[in-house]
Amino acid sequence: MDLSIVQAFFMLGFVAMAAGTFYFFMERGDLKPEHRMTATIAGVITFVASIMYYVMKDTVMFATGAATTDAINATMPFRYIDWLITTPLLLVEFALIAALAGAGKGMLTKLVVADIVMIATGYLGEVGVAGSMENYLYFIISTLAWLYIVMTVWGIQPKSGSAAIKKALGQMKWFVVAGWAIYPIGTATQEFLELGGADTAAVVGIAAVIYVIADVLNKVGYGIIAVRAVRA
Ligand code: RET
Repeated sequence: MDLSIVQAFFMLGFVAMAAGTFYFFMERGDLKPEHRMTATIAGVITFVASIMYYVMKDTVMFATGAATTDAINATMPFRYIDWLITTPLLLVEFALIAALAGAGKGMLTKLVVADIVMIATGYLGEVGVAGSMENYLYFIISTLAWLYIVMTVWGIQPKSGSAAIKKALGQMKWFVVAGWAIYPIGTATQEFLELGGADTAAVVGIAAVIYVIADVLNKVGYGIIAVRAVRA
C-alpha cells in the first residue's frame, strides 16, 4: 500500500475536525441557552481531536518525509490521548440527549468509569509485549468494559421528549454500538492478520485510514445529530 495516502487521511482528519469545531461553535449561538452545552461539548470533542490530528499528520511523515509503518505506529499515543478525553465527552453528549428524552438517569458516572477503564487498559495492551499473557488480559478487561458500555447504551429507551430528540437518541445509540465497534474489531483484525504474516505496511496503513473515517463519523457526524436535535 502506498502510505502517502495515510498522510492525506490524517490531513483530512484534521480539516474535518477543525471544520466540525467551527460549525458547532457557530451553531451554539443559535440554540436556546439550556441547549448550548450540547454544542459546546461537541465542539470541545472535535477541537481536541483536531489538535491531535494536527500533530499526527506530522508524526506519520516523521524522519523520512514519507509515511512508514513505524511512523504510523508512532501516532498511537496521540490516538489514546484523544480517546481518553473525547470518548467520555461523547458519553456526556449522549447523556444530555438521553436526559431530554427522560431516560438514562444515573448512568453517566458508570459509563464514564467503564470508558476510562476501556481506554486505559486498551493502551496498556497496545504498548505491552505483543502476544504476552498480560496483553491478552488487558484486552479482555478493555473488551468487558466496552461491552458494559454497549449494553447500557443499547438498553436506554426514550420516555418523553420531542420526536426529534427520540430520533436522535436512536441514531446516537447506533453510533455508540456500531460506530465504536470499529475500533476493537479493527484492533483484533490487525492483530490476527499480522500474526498470520500479512504485509504489515498494508495492514497498518488500512487500519489507520479506517480509524480516521470512524473518528470523523463518531465525533462530527454524531455531534451534528445531537445539535440538530436540540435545535429542532
Ligand atoms: C481498544 C482496545 C481493544 C479493546 C477495545 C478497544 C476499544 C476502543 C474504542 C474506541 C473508541 C473510540 C472513539 C473515538 C471517537 O472518535 C482500545 C481498541 C474494546 C471503543 C469512539
